[in-house]
Amino acid sequence: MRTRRLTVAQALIGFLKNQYVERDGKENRFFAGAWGIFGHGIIAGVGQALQENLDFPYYVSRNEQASVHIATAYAKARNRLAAFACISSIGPGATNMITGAATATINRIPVLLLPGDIFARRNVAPVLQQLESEHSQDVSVNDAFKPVSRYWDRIYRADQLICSLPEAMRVLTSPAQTGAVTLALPQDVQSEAGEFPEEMFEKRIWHIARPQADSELLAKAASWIRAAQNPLIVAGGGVLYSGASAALSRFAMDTGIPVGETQAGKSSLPFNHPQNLGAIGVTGTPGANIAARNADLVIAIGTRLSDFTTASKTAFQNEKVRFINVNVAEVDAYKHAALPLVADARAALEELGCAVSPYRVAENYFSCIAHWKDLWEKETDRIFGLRHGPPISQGEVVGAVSNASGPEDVVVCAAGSLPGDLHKLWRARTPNAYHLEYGYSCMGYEIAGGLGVKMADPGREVYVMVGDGSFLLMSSEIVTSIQEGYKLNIVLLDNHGFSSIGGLSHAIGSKGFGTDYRYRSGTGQLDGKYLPVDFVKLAEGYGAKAVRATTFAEAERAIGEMRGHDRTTVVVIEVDKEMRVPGYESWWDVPLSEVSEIESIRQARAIYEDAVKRERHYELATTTPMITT
Ligand SMILES: Cc1ncc(C[n+]2csc(CCOP(=O)(O)OP(=O)(O)O)c2C)c(N)n1
Ligand SMILES: [Mg+2]
Repeated sequence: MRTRRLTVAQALIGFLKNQYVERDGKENRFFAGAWGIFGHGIIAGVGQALQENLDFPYYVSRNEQASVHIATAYAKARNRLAAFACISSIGPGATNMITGAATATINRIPVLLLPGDIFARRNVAPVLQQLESEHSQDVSVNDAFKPVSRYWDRIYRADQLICSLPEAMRVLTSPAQTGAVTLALPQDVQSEAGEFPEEMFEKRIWHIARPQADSELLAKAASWIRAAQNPLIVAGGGVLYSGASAALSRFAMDTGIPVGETQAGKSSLPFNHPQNLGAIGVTGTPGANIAARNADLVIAIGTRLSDFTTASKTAFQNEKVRFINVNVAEVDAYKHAALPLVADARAALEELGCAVSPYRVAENYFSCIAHWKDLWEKETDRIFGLRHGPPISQGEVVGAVSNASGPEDVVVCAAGSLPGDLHKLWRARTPNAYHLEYGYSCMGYEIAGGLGVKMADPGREVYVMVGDGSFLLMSSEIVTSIQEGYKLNIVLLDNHGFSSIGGLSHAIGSKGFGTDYRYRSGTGQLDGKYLPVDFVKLAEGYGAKAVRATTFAEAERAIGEMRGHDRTTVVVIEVDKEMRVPGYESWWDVPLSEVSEIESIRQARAIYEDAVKRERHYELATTTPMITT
């Protein structure tokens, strides 16, 4: 056997740079490089290996959490066909990646995490940043990655890599299994040399399969569709990852079945597609939510059916509703006692299309869809055209950005009140033009994520929409965007705190307690004047171009000019926190105090107790036995 004498770290990078994926005959290198911040636990091992492998680019971020968000956004924008590795030192550098790991895993997005770890050889323990235990020497902070990783291993010996790396690749490239993969790398082991077989460094291509549904279940699904009066499709992120937009469009056009899009699934169809009712669920449009309420058949494609999509299991109220779930992941396919089509979205849609032809929904249902769409466009125009304030409304800013953006441009967001507004209002015209991280809704993803999206396709303008809260939590990747020359258009909506959680606080009767950015006043509470945070100066301090806009006309002009700038630009707009985009025909379960001394909370609880009665147990399947017609 021909071998190469390399350190563990050198062998690792040598392997990673030769991994490729292929789907539909198209092939590309899987890893675009590594993100990270060096420390003593990584620099002499993996750091040195990266220095020897300059064809595996190394990028420095400002925060390890951000590294993982950048990597996640990149992989999501590449429909999971490419990814980054993220490295860190031991200790805090590693644990900073845990939030990123959870974000990736919850969203089913591949990232490879390579945290440094404590010495395998033990003799110098406790080392700087080591978590000691009196029960075991085989424990470190990296064990905390286990619940947020789809695959986890710790490399104690050089030859372990030969077995661990293919497992890591299997999981990363599996549409059903993918998420964060963690290989913890003890600091001493990284630098140890071993004899590695030459084959480890040969080009290896991982085929991304398009599994087809079981033929019996597919025939059964077709019969359910043909029998349906008011069917509805719920399009999730899996539609985009599978590249199934055209197949979904054709299926919806041919059958007339309307489509509601989840946060991850939005932009599966263009907003003006005749069957696209837009956002569904808690942050949905009235049309999609009324269609959901009445649907006798829900065809859920590539969605996890989270509470935001199911309106905490209140969305589907037809007594006879049953579900067909198309998903590569078995766990999702079986939710709601559905008829499970464990399959690739595109493959299943193509097969289903043939199997149901010439089924079409009835004319009156078809005309309802057109009517709902028409009403929604008018409502969107109303919100875009409010001309409130100043401070102006957030909906107007969404309108200004949506109108200024081109069909291929991408909007990026993650947490706060913006995701709901964007889900409802943004007019997506091409697949992946809408990039929301709403599985973990992780404040701090926005700017880092924007950078990942921009790197995935530098030809697309990226508009990051971010609240002041998220910006203050993590804005430092602006520096990285300038370092790498990837321009971001950042629109910062300043409402002096948490509009989203503040609104929720009022809804639960807590009157906004603890949700504003205010001075502590003489009352001892945070109810003084607003804190004077100068976001323009902050952005300029990072090296970005920054503009403040107060009136709608100023905002529109500043947003319109962003795309002409050659470096990251931040437009700071004060918005009226109380001028919210309303909710439509939906509900979200946030349990309220059963007992309280505050009257407003007791009142809110009474409303809650009524609403919660609408929650249903779809999994009981009393009306939807899996294999009966
Ligand atoms: C890391 C993290 N911490 C806390 C939360 C809970 N949370 C959701 S939205 C939000 C407020 C966000 O504030 P901002 O970015 O200003 O947006 P706004 O609500 O004002 O629109 C908070 C605290 C979260 N989603 N992520
Ligand atoms: Mg805010």
